[in-house]
Amino acid sequence: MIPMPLVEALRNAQHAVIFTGAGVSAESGISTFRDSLTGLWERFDATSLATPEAYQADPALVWGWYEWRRMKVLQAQPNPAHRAIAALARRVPRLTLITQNVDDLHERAGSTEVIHLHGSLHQPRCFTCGAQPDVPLAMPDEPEGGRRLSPPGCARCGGQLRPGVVWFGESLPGDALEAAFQAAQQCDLLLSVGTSGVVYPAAEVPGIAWRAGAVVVHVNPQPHVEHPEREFALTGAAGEQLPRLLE
Ligand code: BV8
Ligand code: ZN
Repeated sequence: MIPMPLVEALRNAQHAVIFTGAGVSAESGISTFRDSLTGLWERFDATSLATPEAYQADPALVWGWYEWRRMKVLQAQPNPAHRAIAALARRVPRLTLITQNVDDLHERAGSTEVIHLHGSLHQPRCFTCGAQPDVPLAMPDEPEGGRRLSPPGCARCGGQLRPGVVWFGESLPGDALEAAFQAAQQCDLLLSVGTSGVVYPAAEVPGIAWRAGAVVVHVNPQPHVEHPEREFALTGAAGEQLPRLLE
């Protein structure tokens, strides 16, 4: 049963924020960040691979991991959670979608103006000069992943391409973070979907909304609710819970 205050909040919402993490893509078969190291990658630790140091130490290892992840995303489809979020945007006067994910499944489900706090797998750029390749990268030729792949060269300066994601120790895109914090400050309802809330400063977003007086809802099989009021949990998988909000 959806808690009545949540039904009310959804019905009356003037500005809703949806804040998503890896859990929203889990039912598309994209493993969450914490367990993204399946198969040949499981001997590595994601937080140690997702760093500029790891890339500089072994560009082919890090590029191979991201190409494997990009290939998994290209093979995946948006799931009912992505589609419900795109549908919710047509139900409330204003909806801001903020994601920590680097896949494009929200866009492929029909969401527009997605704020990507941590960049995208689909926008590689030159590690040296920042130039983006003028042709999209082909599907990686390694279906199994786990193989080291030398990063392609930069057409402009001869440097090497890097994934267009924000690594640990790197700053988030200032405009994206500013837009996310502002939306959290202004909204009257925030749905936090499929995130463990451990990575900062992105993890500040739900707290900013709650302190500004919004109703906050965590959609997660293992929700983490901090406050006794104005904060709820929809316990379960996003692909099951979010479509219920549209009923
Ligand atoms: C920075 C892109 C400094 C790459 C990622 C305080 C302030 C500032 C920084 C820090 C700070 N404290 C610590 C730091 C450093 C660090 C940090 O936060 N470390 C953590 C580990 C403690 N932060 C940074 O380094 C950030 N940079 O602040 O720079 C700086 C400052 C000034 C000047 C220069 C530099 C950059 C962080 C960005 C890192 N990049 N991703 C890539 O993808 O490879 S982070 C990555 O992990 C994700 O993007 C995501 O944000 C994060 C957490 O992942 P989640 O999405 O939450 O996924 P997770 O697997 O953890 O959880 C899945 C959840 O889904 C679970 O709760 C599960 O229960 C649930 N679930 C599962 N199935 C389902 C489901 N839910 C619903 N339905 C289901 N079916
Ligand atoms: Zn270059």
